[in-house]
Amino acid sequence: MKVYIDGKWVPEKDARVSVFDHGLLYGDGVFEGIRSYNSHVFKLNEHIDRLYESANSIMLKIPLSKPAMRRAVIQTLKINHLENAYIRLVVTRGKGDLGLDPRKCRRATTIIITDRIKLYPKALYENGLSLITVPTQRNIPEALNPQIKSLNYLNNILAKIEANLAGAVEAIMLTAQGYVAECTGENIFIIKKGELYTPPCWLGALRGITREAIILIARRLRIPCAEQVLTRHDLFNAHEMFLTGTAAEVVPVVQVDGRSIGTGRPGPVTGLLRREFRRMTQTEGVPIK
Ligand code: PXG
Repeated sequence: MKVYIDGKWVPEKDARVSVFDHGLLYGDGVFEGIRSYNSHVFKLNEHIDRLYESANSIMLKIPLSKPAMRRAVIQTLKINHLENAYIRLVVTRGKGDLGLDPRKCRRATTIIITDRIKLYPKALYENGLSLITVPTQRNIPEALNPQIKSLNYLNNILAKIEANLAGAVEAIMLTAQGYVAECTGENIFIIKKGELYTPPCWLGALRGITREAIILIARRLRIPCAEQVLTRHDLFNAHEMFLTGTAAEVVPVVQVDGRSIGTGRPGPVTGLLRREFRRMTQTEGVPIK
């Protein structure tokens, strides 16, 4: 598999960055995870827009224009003959010195890695997930806003470790005030009396592109949907629950902190939204021509 680095496609074994890159030294950079389905890149423009917004927020200048970035993603998929792929776009502050000062980094490093998609086990979708809430709180937006998809993912990794130790596949992260924020790599939705609720992003969650797609699908299906501050109490009393993310798509949740959600089985509204989302992935997207 060839990897794009700063304008060149190189074999995986030659795909290297400097030990002085501030992406490595400080997690100073931004990234995106994107998927292609049947030679169509799903929500490519939305992912690129979010990448540039994350970069802008940390005053990182991406050396490529958006159209050039889109072309680079598509070219990488073509070179690697990938139809159904996972695409990782990474832009770091670039090579600097050992100090923090980003002004020492003259040029950002741009990386595009592609791989065959590794699907989640079918059983997770059929049986639903059992999750736990974890002690590590989601970063407070006033310190490092979770709306920035930065290379600094330790907050999420700490939560993932806590889930792993407890034998859960994912962690529900709460805000410093104890409200539901999101999972380590997915957004969270609940269904109550046929209505859909998800936490507002300002509370401390990434504006997930799958989240936005689900909100759009709900609107089209005339399922009422609102952003709402949620507590663990709301989770325990939900009729259905599911997570959304590029890798997982839409995955049902049946248990939180040892308590069954709704019937304890994946719910019908979740099933409907999951089918509609999968239809969207098969019918939309930027073609890899
Ligand atoms: N919240 C967080 C914190 C995320 O990192 C999502 C929500 C879902 O967003 P999208 O746009 O994908 O609907 C993410 C993104 C992986 C992986 O390989 C997934 C993400 C990040 C890093 C790795 O599973 N999810």
